Formats: sequence, structure tokens, C-alpha cells
Amino acid sequence: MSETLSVERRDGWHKLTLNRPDKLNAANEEMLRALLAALDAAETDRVCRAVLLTGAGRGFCAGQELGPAMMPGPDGPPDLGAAADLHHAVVRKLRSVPLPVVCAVNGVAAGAGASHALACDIVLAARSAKFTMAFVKIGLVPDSGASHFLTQRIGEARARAMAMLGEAIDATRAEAWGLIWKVVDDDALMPEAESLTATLAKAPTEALARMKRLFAVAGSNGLDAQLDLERDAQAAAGRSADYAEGVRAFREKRSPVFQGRE
Ligand code: T3D
Repeated sequence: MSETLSVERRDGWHKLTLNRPDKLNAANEEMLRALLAALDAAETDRVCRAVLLTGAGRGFCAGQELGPAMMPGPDGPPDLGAAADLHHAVVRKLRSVPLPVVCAVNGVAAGAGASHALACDIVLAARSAKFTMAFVKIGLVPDSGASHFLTQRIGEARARAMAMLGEAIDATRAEAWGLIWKVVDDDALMPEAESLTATLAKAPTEALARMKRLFAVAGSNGLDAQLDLERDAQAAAGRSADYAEGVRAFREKRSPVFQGRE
């Protein structure tokens, strides 16, 4: 258990809160490893069917901790490629964990902090939150998937300008551009994010996991390849208890009760 990440087990879902508020939750190695462990724990906890990620205090995450380890030392410059691997492991885990991951961006999301938010499945942001590709301000390039997420969601013109200028965009613009799902008034952010996560925790979890696998390749696959994958995923979904329950509930004119994880 690390103090850099708080983990709350709710009814069918886990809430993970980045917890270095005095540094706007800048990510150090301890926090990234704690986040990876918490996502592993959510995956192996059979009653956990959704995850909510947010930040403590006034920021979501200010990206990589710019501490002494990020400065050139007597042995030369730091190996940022190696450090990036840990951020990238978190991004890969957020994308591949077979559970829906909601992100509640409660304040500034900068550099790799923005990337981690964008790697989640559904992103809500407080109206006062901002997204900034801060990398360029310190001579770095977008990483942790930022160049991928930006190009896919907001198009190359906006992606290049955000990356090269490092200007912050506010949550309202992020929503208008399709970078995130929804902007929410500050006071409403946490109740709405928790309610959404609780709703997802009652969804047909295996179907959502299959959707994640479809979306992971939808941007790079041609239509034919994607149609084949959809057919295979649908065939598997059609054999699930949740599908049987969904159709039964429809015919009986009642709400379905999905088991989620088989
Ligand atoms: O190997 C690799 O993979 C490298 C990885 C790189 C990925 C990256 O994420 S590179 C980008 C790193 N992040 C940044 O460059 C952002 C740095 N922070 C900022 O530009 C600003 O803090 C913000 C725009 C995010 C917010 O500005 P503001 O004015 O709201 O807050 P502030 O006053 O600047 O920050 C509040 C405190 O948080 C402050 O501490 P203090 O002075 O009160 O003791 C500040 O130093 C600290 N803080 C903010 N960001 C970081 C940080 N401390 C350490 N590392 C940070 N990244």
C-alpha cells in the first residue's frame, strides 16, 4: 500500500485517487507502480466490475515528477526512455484491463498526466480542469500515448498545435473537440463520476471487455478486418449468461441483472 495512491473498494467498483496533492499529483515511480498494482488488483478481484481514477486536491496529475532524478547528473543525462517505459506500462494496462475505467479529471492534467486521463475509457472533466501538452515547455515530446490519442480524437491540425505550443485547453473545449466525453460543473464532477462508475459496475462486464479489445484496433484496422473481429466478439458475447439474461429481461419487460464476470 502506497500513500501516493488511495484505493477505496466500493460496491462492485474501485476508486483510485492519485495522492500527491502538494505537487498536483505529479507522477513518481512509487505512484506509477502503485497504480499498476491497483489495476492488477481490480482485475483479479472477482467482484470488481469497474474502476474510477481521479486526483486529490486541485490537480489531476501534473505529469512526470520533475525532481532531481530528471536532471543531468555526473554520469550524464537521465535515461528518459527507461522512465517512459513505466508510464507506458500504465497506459497499456488502462487500455487492456478487462474492466471499464472512468476518469474524473478534477483539475489540471499535464504531460503524461493528460495521457493517463486520455487512456481511460470514459473521461469526465470538471469545468475548471485544463489539459496541457506540457512536454514541449521542457524540451520533450508527447509520450504515454499523447501523440496517438490527440491525433485520433481531435485531428492532426489541433494535435500538432497542442503539442508544439503546449497551450492549455479548458475542459469545455476538450469536450467540444471530442478529446473527452463530457464536461461537468466542478461540484457535480465526483457525484456524476461515481454514479457513472456504479452504473458501469452493473453492466455486462465481459461485453465491455470485448468492446475494449475491438476499440483497441478499430483505428488501425480496415473495415473487413474489423467486421471479422466484431463477428467473433459477437459470437462469444452471444454465448454469455449476460446475453441470455439481457434478452430474457427484454422479453419479460424488466431491467436485466447482469452477472458481469463469468
Ligand atoms: O522518461 C519519461 O517518460 C519522461 C516523462 C515525461 C512525461 C511528462 O509528463 S513531461 C511533463 C512534465 N510535467 C510538466 O512539465 C508540468 C509541470 N508543471 C506545470 O507546468 C504547472 O505546475 C501546471 C501547468 C501543471 C500547473 O500550474 P499551476 O500554476 O496551477 O501550479 P504550480 O504552482 O506550477 O504547481 C503547484 C506545485 O506543484 C508547485 O510546487 P510548490 O512550488 O508549491 O512547492 C510545483 O512545483 C509542483 N509541481 C507541478 N508540476 C510538477 C510539480 N512538482 C514536480 N513535478 C511536476 N511535474
